[in-house]
Amino acid sequence: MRSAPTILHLDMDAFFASAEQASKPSLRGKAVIVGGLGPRGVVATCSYEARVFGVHSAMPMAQARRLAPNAAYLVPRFAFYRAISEQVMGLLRELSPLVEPLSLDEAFVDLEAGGAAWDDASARLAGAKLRADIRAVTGLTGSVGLAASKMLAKIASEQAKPDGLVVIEPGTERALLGPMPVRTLPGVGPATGDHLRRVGIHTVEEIAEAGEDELVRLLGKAHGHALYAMALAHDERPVVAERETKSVSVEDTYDIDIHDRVRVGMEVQRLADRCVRRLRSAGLSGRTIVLKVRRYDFSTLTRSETLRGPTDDPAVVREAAARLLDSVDTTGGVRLLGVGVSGLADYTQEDLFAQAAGEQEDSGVAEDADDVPAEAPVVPVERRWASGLDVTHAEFGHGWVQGSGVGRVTVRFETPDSEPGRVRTFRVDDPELEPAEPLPLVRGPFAEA
Ligand code: DCP
Ligand code: MG
Repeated sequence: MRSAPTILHLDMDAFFASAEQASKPSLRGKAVIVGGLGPRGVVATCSYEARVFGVHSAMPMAQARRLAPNAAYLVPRFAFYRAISEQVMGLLRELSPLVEPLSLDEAFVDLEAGGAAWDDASARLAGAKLRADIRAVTGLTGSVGLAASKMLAKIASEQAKPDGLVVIEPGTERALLGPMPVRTLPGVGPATGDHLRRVGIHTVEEIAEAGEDELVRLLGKAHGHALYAMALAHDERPVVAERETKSVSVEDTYDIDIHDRVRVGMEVQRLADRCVRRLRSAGLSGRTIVLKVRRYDFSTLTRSETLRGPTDDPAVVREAAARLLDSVDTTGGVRLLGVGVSGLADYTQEDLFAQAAGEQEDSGVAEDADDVPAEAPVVPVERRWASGLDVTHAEFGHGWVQGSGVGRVTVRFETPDSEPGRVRTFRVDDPELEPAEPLPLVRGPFAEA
């Protein structure tokens, strides 16, 4: 392992919600919740002001509304977040050719490979400058972790949140990791966490104390060996430069083969949800759903189904995965299950509107996408005026939809660099009101034309 903290992990703070607050001055310092607003919607993320009410990513929107009834509820604007993400990733690439994005708002950077840092002091300086540059270029804050390995750099950025920088000095890793819960280690999901807890292993230090042989006995050779190494803070995984993402998938290996067909079905649903979360956090949707099943005898099957258009709707992916499972014989037990989505596409405007209002239309995302003409999309009124979308009015200028219903739409007129603006109400078919593109968050030398 390297001897200087030159692996950097960046994670933007409350990314979608911060972008919305920067875009909408009246929401700064307020509880803001971004996600699907339909009956089956889930929270994509929320501002730190909303987190004090207990709201978090992946929570059903209905529950968030109970916890924080006065928060602002907005639909996600993926194209906008993607544009900000590209600015951030561009700054990272100025530091090093080895940039490994993990999602729209998160990446590893090998500072040493880029000559941007070689010791503790230069790493700190590079990290601090990066944070200042991100602020200047995007108007948003990101947290930075610096350490000698990927695992520790990610733990450091988590500790730095929000709006901070934490360096884990090489040599201090084991003392730091020791008291942390086993779930801190990469590769320890709920199943492995439960398994370890049942034998009395709760902390990283207890993994180290149990010893490698015991870990291998409990979790199998590959997993046990890897986990033991992580517990000793040995992580030699290199930062791998960006590859074109071809598919997004998740899988779980079970410590004990699953025989119960109902349980297999539940695991597949859970994996489908996890896969969709990962897909969404990368700002993608996909057309082909893939199910992978490894049976008790190690025979491995994959089954796939291609939809008519790309989706990121958890219900659509769940249903497809369940259909695929129907065609697989699992008597005898399964040791591994996986769900993936390939045939990836960037979010389209249609996806976005579907997220905003179409969630009651089962599988609507998948069926509709092909049929919508690119030139003149026929967008139902309630989707056009989904909360959070930008609009422009012939007389009052630029604003955003604060709410709509019963033939009316409420617009707050403000721009990223204005004072908090005033609210006005219009008829939904007001000819002077039109959907608009988001405005850049930062004006001046960095702003795009
Ligand atoms: N995201 C999502 N669904 C999830 C998790 C995340 O759509 N279940 C999206 C919204 C987030 C973005 O991905 O803004 C980045 O995810 P993070 O986990 O980094 O969360 P945040 O950046 O929102 O907050 P934090 O400050 O904790 O990083
Ligand atoms: Mg983040």
